[in-house]
Amino acid sequence: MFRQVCTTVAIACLFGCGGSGGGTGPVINNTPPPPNGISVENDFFSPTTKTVTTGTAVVWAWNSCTDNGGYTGGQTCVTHNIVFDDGVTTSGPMSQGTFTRTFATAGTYNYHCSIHGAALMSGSITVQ
Ligand SMILES: [Cu+2]
Repeated sequence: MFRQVCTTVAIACLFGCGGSGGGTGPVINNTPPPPNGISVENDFFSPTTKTVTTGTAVVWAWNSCTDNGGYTGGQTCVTHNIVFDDGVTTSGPMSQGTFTRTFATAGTYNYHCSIHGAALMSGSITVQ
């Protein structure tokens, strides 16, 4: 039983505990997105579509940490990434914090989380 708990926690940490899990109580390190931002949730982007003007810096903020039910007094932060179809940039795997991309050219920029797949986690930015 105890061994099972340890294994579960170890696996969860592999996907990004961020060094703040554990301890005496839940520590939820979520980052609220700015007004012009996008929230990275489990497992979707909110909102999924956004229209901005050229030159806008769009901020994705990770909100993927959840209390693990007090089971071990900690939290679980799920790792997601942002991969653009145009291949220009990627956030890399992250479980907390923010990622910013500035769009200098008009167009439609589709992106997805390659960890969970485009069918589950995808979005697009329309720049005009
Ligand atoms: Cu994901």
